[in-house]
Amino acid sequence: MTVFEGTFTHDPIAFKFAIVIARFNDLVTDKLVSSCQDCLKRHGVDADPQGTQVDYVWVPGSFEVPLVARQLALTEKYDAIICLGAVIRGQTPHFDYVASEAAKGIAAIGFQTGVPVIFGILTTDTMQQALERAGIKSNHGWHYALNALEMASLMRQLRPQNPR
Ligand code: INI
Repeated sequence: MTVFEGTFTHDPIAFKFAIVIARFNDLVTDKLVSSCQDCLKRHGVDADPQGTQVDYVWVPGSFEVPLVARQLALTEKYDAIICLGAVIRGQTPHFDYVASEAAKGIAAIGFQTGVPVIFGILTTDTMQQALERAGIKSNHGWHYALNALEMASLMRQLRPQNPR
């Protein structure tokens, strides 16, 4: 039997990624995308917006992220799609609708298309908590990029035309 796992040493030039970013709470999402980009670059990916390997797509809010990520997945151009957003609880139930639709939608795209879709939507009670996860303490954007690299590598290995 065989153990399959994604690596971070897979030829990074082989991959194409898309990053879908919600503008809502862009104080937070700008920081997530910067860290994501930094991680990809430091793993050998040409992550400049003018480069060849990463497309950046901005949408109004996290609610719109799944629709656009699905459209990108259907192009079959990408090895993984990273979805970034920040849903911060307010005084109304709006948070619950936006957060749950974003999570359900993003999960469904992976199942429906076979393209790994990374769930990088922060859901927090306060802006302070969101900022702590977007650079003040750690930056989850870095980890979302690592998740994308790992899944891109794993899915390449699991492709039917690539038997070991
Ligand atoms: N979008 C977010 O990304 N984060 C939020 O915290 C948020 N809140 O709280 O309202 C939010 N709302 C906008 C939503 O994503 C849509 O863009 C909007 O409803 C239009 O469809």
